[in-house]
Amino acid sequence: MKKISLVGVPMDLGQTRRGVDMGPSAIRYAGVIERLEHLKYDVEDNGDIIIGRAERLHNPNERLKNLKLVAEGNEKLAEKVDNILENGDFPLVLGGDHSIAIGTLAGVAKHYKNLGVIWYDAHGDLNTEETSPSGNIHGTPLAASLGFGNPVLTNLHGYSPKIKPENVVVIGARALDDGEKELIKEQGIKVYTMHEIDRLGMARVMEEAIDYLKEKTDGVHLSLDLDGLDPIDAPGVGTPVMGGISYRESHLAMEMLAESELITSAEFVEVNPILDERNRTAKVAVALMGSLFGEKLA
Ligand code: Z70
Ligand code: MN
Ligand code: MN
Ligand code: MN
Repeated sequence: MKKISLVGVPMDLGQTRRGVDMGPSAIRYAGVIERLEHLKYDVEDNGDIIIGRAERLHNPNERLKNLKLVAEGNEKLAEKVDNILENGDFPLVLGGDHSIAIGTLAGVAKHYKNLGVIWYDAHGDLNTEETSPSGNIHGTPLAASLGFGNPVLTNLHGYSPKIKPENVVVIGARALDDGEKELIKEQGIKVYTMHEIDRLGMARVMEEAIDYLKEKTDGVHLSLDLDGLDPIDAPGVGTPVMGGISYRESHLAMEMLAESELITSAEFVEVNPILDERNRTAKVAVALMGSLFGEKLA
């Protein structure tokens, strides 16, 4: 069995609500290492990537907030993830806001010709510097990884693009901006919104997503934003959106991914313990990691 190599990324500069930098700490406190060791995995904790601090948060002359510090943190993360894969281990990244997916994917995609990505999120994170309504980089990482956006982000770790549009599946979307909808159409990105999840059921959605990626990819990265879940089940997130994926549907999704044996790297992001109810969202994240790594109910 592969070693799971854990990296924390205390990043909160990709959005404007403080506290998500404590996500890695909250997830460790919720028992991630014990949970995975109980499943007989060898788990290494690499500690946290060091994220710079802005003297003054956000220069109003910049369109993308905290661009330099976000890019610097992501470059360090990319290097770390790259090394974990070079060692033959499974990278498990704990966020941190979703801007860290730029670094994770930069490190991962170097190792695969056709990396698949499952983007489990209420949002598309498909904005560019031009289309972003907020200037928050956590709304841009999927676009950046596809090669769209500010070159400082798209060229991270020295190459672009990291992934191809036909190898991406978005699951759980229910808050897409106009510019994101356009990019989805233009690039033919596969998206299962809440409409399809309601209509087809999570089992069918996951069967289709797995079939879609199985033949054409040589590895699949899971990028799971806890706000993909309904805020009733995962309240500790910066941008809660009503009408989300349930805790049970999410377990089913993770169990089906475990059965598929497709996933080769993963990240769990946007856990904000300051906004949470007694660390519930971090506990949900750890429970979902259990299912993703093969935990059985009986
Ligand atoms: C919006 C933006 C976003 C996460 C919010 C929101 C993006 N589309 N991503 N929360 N994780 O500002 O670009
Ligand atoms: Mn390297
Ligand atoms: Mn996101
Ligand atoms: Mn989101």
